[in-house]
Amino acid sequence: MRDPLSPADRAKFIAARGALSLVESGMKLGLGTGSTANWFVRLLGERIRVEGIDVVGVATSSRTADLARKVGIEVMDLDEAGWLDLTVDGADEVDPALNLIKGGGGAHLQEKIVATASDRMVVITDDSKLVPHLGAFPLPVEVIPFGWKATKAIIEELLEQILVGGHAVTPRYAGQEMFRTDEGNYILDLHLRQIGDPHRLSPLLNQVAGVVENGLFLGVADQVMVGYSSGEVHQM
Ligand code: ABF
Repeated sequence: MRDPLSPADRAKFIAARGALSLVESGMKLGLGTGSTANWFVRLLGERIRVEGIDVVGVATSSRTADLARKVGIEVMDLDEAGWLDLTVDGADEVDPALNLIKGGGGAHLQEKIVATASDRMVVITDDSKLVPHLGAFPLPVEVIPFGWKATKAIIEELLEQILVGGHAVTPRYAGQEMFRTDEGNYILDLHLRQIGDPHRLSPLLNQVAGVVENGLFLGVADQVMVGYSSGEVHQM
């Protein structure tokens, strides 16, 4: 019979299924955003239904909260949950040191808060996200709407000072309108091609007035589960 999943979706499903084995009854879980994290949420819902395990989830976006409730997961606010045992989330890029770019889905602010409020953060991904150096994927930066053009100009000046040309900063749109995050903020995508020193870049970006958070997750992930369409899962 033909597999109803595309090879890419199968690989995401395999990674999500791998992370499901880390879940134990009684855990408080951070639930990521994106198509790979959605597989994890659906599989977790199924496990709750079949095995009756007792877990609560803290969602990293309104989209994930909606899906989690739909599949029968009890959803709680992070402040209500306090501290989390495990967060499982996707990524846009993963380097060999487990540093990440996230935020392609526009949810990296809540994703970072939830991941850093967890004992353990596990990334689930297909192998297309593995890169030798971060930066081919545009780096998302969440900025407040007030004065965002000035914020963008300052980021451009900063990039000019620390990078060797060839970069661009583009505001993210959803149709004709500026894309809005769950917090009502805007996203600027930084097209950098390659990030030489993410540990230097991240704090410099976050120091700019108007920047809320950038999509570099450095030293946040504890483990990466890479799914392959063949059904294999590799751990990093
Ligand atoms: C979230 O979803 C993000 O931080 C990342 O941008 C994206 C990955 O999406 P997908 O799993 O659909 O590739 O985890």
